[in-house]
Amino acid sequence: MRLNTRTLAVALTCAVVATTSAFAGSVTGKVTYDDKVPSLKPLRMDADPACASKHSGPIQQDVLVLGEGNGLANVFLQIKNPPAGDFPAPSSDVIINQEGCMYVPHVAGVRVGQKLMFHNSDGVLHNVHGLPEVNREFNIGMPPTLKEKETSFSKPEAVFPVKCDVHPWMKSYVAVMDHPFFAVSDANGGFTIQNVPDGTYEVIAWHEKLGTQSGSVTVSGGAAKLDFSFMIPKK
Ligand SMILES: [Cu+2]
Repeated sequence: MRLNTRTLAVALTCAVVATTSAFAGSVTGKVTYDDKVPSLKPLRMDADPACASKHSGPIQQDVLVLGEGNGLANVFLQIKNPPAGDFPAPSSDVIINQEGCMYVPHVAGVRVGQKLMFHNSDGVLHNVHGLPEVNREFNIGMPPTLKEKETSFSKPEAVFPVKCDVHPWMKSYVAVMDHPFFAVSDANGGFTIQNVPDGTYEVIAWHEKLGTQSGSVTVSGGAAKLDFSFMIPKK
């Protein structure tokens, strides 16, 4: 095909627009909990006085963390039908700290091959016992003097639990992703999945006690809104 100057200019303009808009979008919204709020007993850390001594008041359980406007924290959200492409894992590490005998953050996503670092800022004996089913189970002893230890995963895997066998209340959740289109809801239930190319997507939202939901959203160059509302699952 022969291109004259004008059609070439139009073609170039379109190419530039396509390039700049292709990754300009995002999926953003809020996850709420819209059911009766159960009264959860504060955690008792009496089993290890060293843990109890790190807290001055009642210690809230981290199984149902609510923020402003019933915002639901610690929901793992991911695009189920991600766009095709090569998405190399970032060189930065994902960090989960053992802090006051709790895991912080409580839920995290890590890419295949990316380093997952466990920090121990407690000066207390912990172990980090991961229970994946696709990847290899791991059990990392973390004596008080060991400040950090790393692991990584070779295959993508849905959210799996990580626990401490010394302190039965300690639990966190990790997902291993082969693409970057995921997020964890923040303290007020907000989330943003960044750099999403234009398209229509199914988004899956997972909560450890409240189950899984999905929603559909169309991204067209900007921030596409998608909210989720969780309730106690009916038996
Ligand atoms: Cu522990």
